[in-house]
Amino acid sequence: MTDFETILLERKGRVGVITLNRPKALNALNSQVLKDVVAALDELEGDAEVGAILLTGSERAFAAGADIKEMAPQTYIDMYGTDFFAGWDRLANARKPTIAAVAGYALGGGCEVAMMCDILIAADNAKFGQPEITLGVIPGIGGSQRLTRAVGKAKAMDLILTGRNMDAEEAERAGLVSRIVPADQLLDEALKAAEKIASMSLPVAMIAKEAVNRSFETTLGEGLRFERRVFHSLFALDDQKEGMAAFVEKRKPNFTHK
Ligand code: CO8
Repeated sequence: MTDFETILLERKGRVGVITLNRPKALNALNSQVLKDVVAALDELEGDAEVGAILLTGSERAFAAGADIKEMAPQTYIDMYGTDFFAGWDRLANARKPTIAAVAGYALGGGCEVAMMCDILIAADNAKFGQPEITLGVIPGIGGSQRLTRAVGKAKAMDLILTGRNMDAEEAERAGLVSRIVPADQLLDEALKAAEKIASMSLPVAMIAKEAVNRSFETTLGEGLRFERRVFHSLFALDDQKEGMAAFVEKRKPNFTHK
């Protein structure tokens, strides 16, 4: 695995683990973090032995937002000209399943990056928020859209207009996170979930993710049609034959990811 300046990249079994690693800045997301995460995602998505990707930070902070010190002096044309932070779309568009394991602060861009992942698992000390309004801006990498879809207009407006944080309990009640675990078990639990996903047929997991994500982009009728078409297509895979044969023969499937 390649060494990076602002992240750690490891492989644990079939799981690729990206750990944001700028502890002095509470993992604030600057251009180098973006570059490193994109390169790591390219590496993990290109590795046939990786079946799921886990993104995490430290116990104190998943990420306390975009790097305010990097952004502060920028002009409109700097931001527009470089399409600032558009590169994070790479994470939202990852084809393999992704899990964000969030402890501590996930604020601003940190919350937005976590929401780009397919599953969000929170430590009991996690704090989510979109405090951009307190800095004279608004969320810029999906907060106004993904948070609203995840928690509904009432809570999204409350968070985005007041800039307040919500704790893990509130985030789970609101539907932003799928489960809460004790902070000292976060990595183990998230890894277990990632390993479980990575033990499935990779193409099937990728297609399942694509089908769920399609529901955010289309009408119910078109979404159902998409689901049915891809469901039928799965019968071209060896793994469908193996999965169903294993059930009938009362044994564990041995998926070959084909
Ligand atoms: N950017 C840069 N540095 C940061 C950031 C940040 N977002 N957050 C924390 N740091 C730094 C601090 O400056 C401090 O550094 P130093 O020791 O050199 O002063 C260090 O991290 C530790 O932070 P604190 O001393 O503040 O730690 P506390 O425990 O007192 O507070 C908080 C923790 C509450 C998380 C506090 O640091 C904080 O409020 N941080 C900023 C949170 C925030 O406003 N985030 C949103 C940023 S804007 C954004 O994310 C926009 C995303 C969209 C961009 C896309 C554009 C297209």
